[in-house]
Amino acid sequence: MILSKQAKEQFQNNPAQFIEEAIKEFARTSPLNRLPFIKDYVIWDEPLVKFANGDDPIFTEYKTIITPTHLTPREALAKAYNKSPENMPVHLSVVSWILPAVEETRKSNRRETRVPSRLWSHTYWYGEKFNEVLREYVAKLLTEMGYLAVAPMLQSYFKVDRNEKGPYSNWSERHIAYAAGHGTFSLSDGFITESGIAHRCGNVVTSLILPASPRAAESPYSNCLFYVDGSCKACIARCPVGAITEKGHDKKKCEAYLRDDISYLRKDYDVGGTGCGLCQTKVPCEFQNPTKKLKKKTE
Ligand code: B12
Ligand code: SF4
Ligand code: SF4
Repeated sequence: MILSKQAKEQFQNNPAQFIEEAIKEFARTSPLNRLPFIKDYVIWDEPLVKFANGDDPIFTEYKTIITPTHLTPREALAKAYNKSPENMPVHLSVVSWILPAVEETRKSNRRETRVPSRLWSHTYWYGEKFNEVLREYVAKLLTEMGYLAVAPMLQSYFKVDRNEKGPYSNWSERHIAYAAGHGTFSLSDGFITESGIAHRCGNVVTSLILPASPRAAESPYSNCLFYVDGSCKACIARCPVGAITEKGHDKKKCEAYLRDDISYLRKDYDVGGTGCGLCQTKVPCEFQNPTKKLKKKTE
């Protein structure tokens, strides 16, 4: 039991506000949102929380944009309950959050040119452990209130396959964030939100009806300066292995760098994976939507 009687009443009065506040509170107070070796070092800043309609047609479009095996929220929920998608409740929603990296972590990675900083790697490793627990917490909160709920990333059906371009999954968390109106993709492939690109994201599918957040972006790339006016390209110079060009992001090169070239760092940093994210720091989109300034100039 994680909810008191009073909390249940608050949930019933305004479920959207309750869930958003519960996620923020969890990030503020969870000991897992702290690095184990540095006293009081918070991993993620206050989360951004938005909602999508689980039957938004964009989820079916992802079967063409990403891969036919990419699950819709309806399929993801049904699979977890061993039912067919048609036997799920009429209305479904997706709760989607962004966990922005704190300034000190971003600053430490800005100083690097070849490999990720120790703080970035610890954020990658321990920060995803926090993200996993947050997914569990949100799903539990919803089931306790009597709704169906699942975090697809934590299910045994979640998988990463490969094609000629490199790895891809059957549940892309950034595409879910795009559907919920959190931001857009970019030249480097990262997802640019109002808090920038240096973040991780997560989500839960539920039968609770939540108000869908508006998708304000003009196109799937409109938060990236390069796609707005051909400028910037700062991420190209930041990548130590030339995985980013004007044609986009070479996933295979990036993956090989993370998996093989810098695997030696894992022992030194004492983590199971290091991440990299040099292309997400010391760039104009690091902690903000860089196109906001352009829009202000033309107003
Ligand atoms: C496989 C994987 C990788 C692979 C491949 C990445 C990739 N681009 O697919 C590798 C190993 C290279 C990788 C590297 C990294 N990863 Co990774 N990875 C994943 C994983 C597990 C699956 C990604 C996936 O399914 N991709 C599917 C393919 C098809 O997506 P895509 O190529 O990006 O899609 C393009 C098209 O759809 C296109 N598009 C074309 N037409 C249209 C039309 C519309 C309407 C739309 C919406 C899009 C669209 O836009 C997209 C961008 O170009 C996710 C976790 C998850 N389950 O989502 C994390 C994830 C993507 N990784 C993440 C991170 C942080 C990283 C690293 C920074 C490592 C680190 N932590 O230090 C680097 C960054 C590399 C980069 N430059 O983006 C974050 C992303 C956060 C962010 N800011 O974007 C995720 C979401 C993990 C998380 N839970 O937060 N990763
Ligand atoms: S660094 Fe510039 S070009 Fe690269 S993703 Fe960010 S805004 Fe786009
Ligand atoms: S594209 Fe990959 S290898 Fe290049 S800077 Fe970004 S995360 Fe690192």
